[in-house]
Amino acid sequence: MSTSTDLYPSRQGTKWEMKPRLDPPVWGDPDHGPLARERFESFARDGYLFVDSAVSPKEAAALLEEAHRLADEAGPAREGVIREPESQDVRSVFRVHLKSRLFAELAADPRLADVARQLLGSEVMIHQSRINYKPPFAGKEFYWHSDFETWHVEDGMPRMRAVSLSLNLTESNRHNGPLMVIPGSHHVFVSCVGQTPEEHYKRSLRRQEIGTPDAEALSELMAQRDIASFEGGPGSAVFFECNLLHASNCNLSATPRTNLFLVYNSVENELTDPYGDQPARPEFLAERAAQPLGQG
Ligand code: 6CS
Ligand code: FE
Repeated sequence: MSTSTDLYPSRQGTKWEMKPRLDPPVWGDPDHGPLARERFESFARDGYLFVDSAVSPKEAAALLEEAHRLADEAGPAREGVIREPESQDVRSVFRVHLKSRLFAELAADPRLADVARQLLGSEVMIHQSRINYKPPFAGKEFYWHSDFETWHVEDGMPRMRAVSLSLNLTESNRHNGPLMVIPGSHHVFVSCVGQTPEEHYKRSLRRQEIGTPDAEALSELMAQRDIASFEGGPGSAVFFECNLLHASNCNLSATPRTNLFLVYNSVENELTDPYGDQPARPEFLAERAAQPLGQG
């Protein structure tokens, strides 16, 4: 267990709690970086930013092809390949920025990394990367959660100083299980009830049940702000704060909803031992020797 002070205890009590976050929602300079002040401030307020065209549709098509190649790859590359809960379809492939040059270059691309640098106010490193394939019919939901809650309890991320990028490689629309968020929910930390089981990730990556907020807490937050969901073509993207509550439905359409998920963490927010009582998860989920991107 981590020996540093636990600013965000979770999975310890018998009742959920909602407390104000202790870290600022943004750490950088609104007037220094690719985001205009207004966009920077809207991220601070709402916890997310939608980007119409983070990469071109042509680039997204090449990335999608690479994503398929990674799902089919054999051998050691199979580490970090997760199946759907009710079928053998590939649900996620982790560590794509270390398995593929194309994804490595994309993660370091200033169009993306400079936004993360501005929001986090420091140099950045990749904490986690994955493709979520969400295949037609078999692609199941991701229940409501804060990524930070898991990364804090299970991986030892000390502070809320990370930002995720969800980049659409296919179209994302109302029928195929687009990303949904509760705007502004990153301002509070909702502690969860329930003990972390051994090797929890083997289950949670297929269907998460522990480390999810109580329905009462969700209802309270949803009474304050309507859910926002994001539809966009290949190449569109959402940056969202590591503590923003988010989810997505299953895919009941006939085509996949595939996206790339990249987590930028501040180099000043290095992982410690987990704050929960289980051993640290494998590194394909939480990089412990990540290099600052600028020096890659
Ligand atoms: O485990 C993780 O790191 C991520 N995956 C899931 C299903 N929940 C928490 C976090 O987003
Ligand atoms: Fe998540």
